Amino acid sequence: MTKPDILQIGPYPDWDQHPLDAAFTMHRYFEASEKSDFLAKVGPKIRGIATRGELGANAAIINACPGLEVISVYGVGFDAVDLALCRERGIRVTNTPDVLTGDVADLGVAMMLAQSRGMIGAENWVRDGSWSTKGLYPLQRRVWGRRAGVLGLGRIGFEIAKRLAAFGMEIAYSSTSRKDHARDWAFIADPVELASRSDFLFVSLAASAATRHIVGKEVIEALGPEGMLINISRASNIDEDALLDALEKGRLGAAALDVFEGEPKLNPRFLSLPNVLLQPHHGSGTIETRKAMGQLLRDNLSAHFAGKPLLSQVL
Ligand code: 8YV
Repeated sequence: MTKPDILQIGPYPDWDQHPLDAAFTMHRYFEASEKSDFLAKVGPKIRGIATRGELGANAAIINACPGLEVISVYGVGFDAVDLALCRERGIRVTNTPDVLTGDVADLGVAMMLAQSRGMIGAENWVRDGSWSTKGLYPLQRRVWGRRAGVLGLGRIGFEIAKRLAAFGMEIAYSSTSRKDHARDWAFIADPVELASRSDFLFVSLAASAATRHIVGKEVIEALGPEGMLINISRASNIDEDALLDALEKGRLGAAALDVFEGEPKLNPRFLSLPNVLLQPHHGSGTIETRKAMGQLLRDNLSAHFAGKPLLSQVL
């Protein structure tokens, strides 16, 4: 039997690449120096796309593949896939939810702790000898018992809130609706109001055109000079210029960010700010979770080509 031709948008670890190469004929888009020539050449035989959350598949790529049947995303976020075009063309889309939830929540909470307790600066204080030359490390801010807001109480937001509850924090959330499984936490529909009653505001919304810049100047200023913004979702949920302005002028206390507009390149203004913790989009980046994501990515492709039900279908 001939193996289905799959367009691979970005690299995967070897433990995923080997089984992908065994089951499918993989065409590595990311290795092509002339992307449009490559698409023109392989596009007509492509039946599936394997991509990653942040890379997705845009209209140019999808349109170059007239026989495309399925797009399998390695990641829970599918905002970078042109869903409207997929819907129009009857192309199926899958993602990798659930398997990464705990790790993304862990990183979000770790970022809050690291930033609030100044752990990166404290590490440098030890390494550069400041501890012995300058003495005690400057005092930082407490985490436990303070007020947390979770913007987007989906799977990841819920796991973040559960972890924060163990720190004795006062928890409120904003979501499309009040959640029955979150009765211990206050439901605040308006993100500005949520921010105004939070010391730490977590952004855990699935990104879409509707959530673009949901965290704008008003939300950021409501969080205020003592507040911290933590983003483990997508950069597009935050107005980055408004965020940078507020951080530079002290209208927002601090931020801890795992995602950036134009990543992996980021706005150089971030690099000179002392009040931000910068992470390289690795919320799901543990060996255990990435192995589970790779398995699910492959299982969805295999199920599609075997005519079986998809395991985690978006469209
Ligand atoms: C990335 C993600 O897919 O789950 C998502 O939506 O953005 C991530 O898990 C991951 O960085 C692999 O590229």
